[in-house]
Amino acid sequence: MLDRAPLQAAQREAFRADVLEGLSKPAKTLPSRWLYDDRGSELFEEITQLPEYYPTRTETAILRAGAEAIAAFCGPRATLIEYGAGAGVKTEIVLAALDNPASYVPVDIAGDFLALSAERLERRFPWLEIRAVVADFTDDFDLPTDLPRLNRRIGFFPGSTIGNLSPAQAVAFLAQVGAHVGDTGRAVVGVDLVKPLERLIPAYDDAAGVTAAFNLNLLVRINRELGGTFDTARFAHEARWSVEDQAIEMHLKSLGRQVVRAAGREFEFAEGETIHTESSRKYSVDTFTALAAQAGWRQGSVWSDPDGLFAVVGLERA
Ligand code: AVJ
Repeated sequence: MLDRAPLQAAQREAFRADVLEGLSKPAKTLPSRWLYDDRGSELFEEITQLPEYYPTRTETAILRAGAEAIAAFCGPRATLIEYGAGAGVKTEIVLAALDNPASYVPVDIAGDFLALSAERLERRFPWLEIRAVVADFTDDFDLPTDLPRLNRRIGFFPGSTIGNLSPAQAVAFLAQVGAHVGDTGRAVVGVDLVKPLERLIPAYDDAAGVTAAFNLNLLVRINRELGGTFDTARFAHEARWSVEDQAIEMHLKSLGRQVVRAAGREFEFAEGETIHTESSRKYSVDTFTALAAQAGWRQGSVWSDPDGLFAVVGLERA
């Protein structure tokens, strides 16, 4: 059994530092990765089932319909490296379609979650070598040195999580994927596409209030882990479109003037002031390809749905 206590302590410290820094800024903000504690991950799973939230079911359908073509793009005996191992069904679709995959390398910060999903995949694909890596995939990290050397490596990044990264972060991330897979490697990336706001806003502000609960859970987490005094009834979930960033932004809006304690400090909120908790950037296939080009990639194949909501982009080394 791996000892996760040091990692957890380090995480807690990083969370504290981010809360102190983010809530001290003139425009309050918190990194979106803190949304995903156990409860947050559970609520996100619920979001993926909502009628308004099209990305998960659309991407899953694209992977199903394109499975053979995607497998051909990846080639035989591939090593599949998945950045963020939350995909479950999507991973299974790709692994089941691949021609004789050599190994599967899920990378995730949540060690327990990683172990669980690795176990499930081991039962489904008993012949597959699974090499889980506990790491924050937005940081620099090395792959295990004893992975098969000669097999082509495929970086798999579904879920449009690329949209949570700023363009600069996305380029750095895609460059790291390039370094991991090497000159002969490829990548398969899920990208949510720009579309009318009538479709986008409800996907991030659903009628059942699940996304609101997901966003507000960040305050619950601060209360629990950092001795916060947030009253969740005095904040409201908000989803807005940023024209400048081509992104849906989630905010938590203060429903009045208030002072809140967190991480040992006091923070003042004016009425209507918000904490920006997530940006979910939307691309076109072309704007995404241009971004990937800055990291040494060129567009290979693109798979999409009939309504053009979402794209799965196959990248080759430039
Ligand atoms: C997990 C980043 C893909 O941006 O659509 C869903 C997170 N936030 N609803 C997204 C999310 C609010 C989601 N990703």
